[in-house]
Amino acid sequence: MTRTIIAIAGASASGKSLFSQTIYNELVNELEPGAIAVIEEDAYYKDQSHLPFDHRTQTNYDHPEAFEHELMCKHLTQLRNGKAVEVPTYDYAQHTRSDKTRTVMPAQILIVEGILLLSDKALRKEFDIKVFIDTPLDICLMRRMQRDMEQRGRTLQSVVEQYQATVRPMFYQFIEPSKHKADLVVTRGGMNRVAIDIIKSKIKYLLQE
Ligand code: UZR
Ligand code: MG
Repeated sequence: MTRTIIAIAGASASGKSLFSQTIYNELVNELEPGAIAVIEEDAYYKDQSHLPFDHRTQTNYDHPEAFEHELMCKHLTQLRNGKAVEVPTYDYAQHTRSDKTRTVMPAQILIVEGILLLSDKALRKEFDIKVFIDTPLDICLMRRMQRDMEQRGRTLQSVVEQYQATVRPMFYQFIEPSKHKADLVVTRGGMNRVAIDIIKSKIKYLLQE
């Protein structure tokens, strides 16, 4: 059986999760059970439980070093070889891995989404289709303020400080240059209907082959 791994990359709050979840939700009931699965790069943020909380807030979460990409690579290889994996889960309020894991079965179509997927050479090799969500950074910032305050327990001041200290500079250093590694660039964000439909058609086509 051929398995296809699709990467969805782009800036923080560019709409990667929305784009991936929309494709997943619209297809999951149409396809055979277990044909499609989604994994988030965020789940592979390094475990920081050995550090005091004040130190954890200082980590540069927008740098490739913040992630355990080796583990992610290993999991993708295992999934491609038909083996289930235990994906870590991450707690944004505590800034560390939680003790739960999530079992992901080896689906025929695997969507992987995250900010730095295309900046890592080893990871890039795992992907059959590489998509970059190209949303203007001011739109990302507005979405991020709303999301991080509502869903990730942050204050406005902390969002602004993080944005200036790491989110913006790391975007220009690592994320923006990785756009050129993508096969497809999706403009505007996670609600680009034509782009969603094109990826959905491609997935259905792959499953018929
Ligand atoms: P997405 N992030 C945190 O703020 N705290 C953490 O403990 C872990 C991650 C943020 C991270 C990055 N950055 O921009 C964002 N900062 O999560 C990536 N600063 O998540 O792609 O869903 O926006
Ligand atoms: Mg997300």
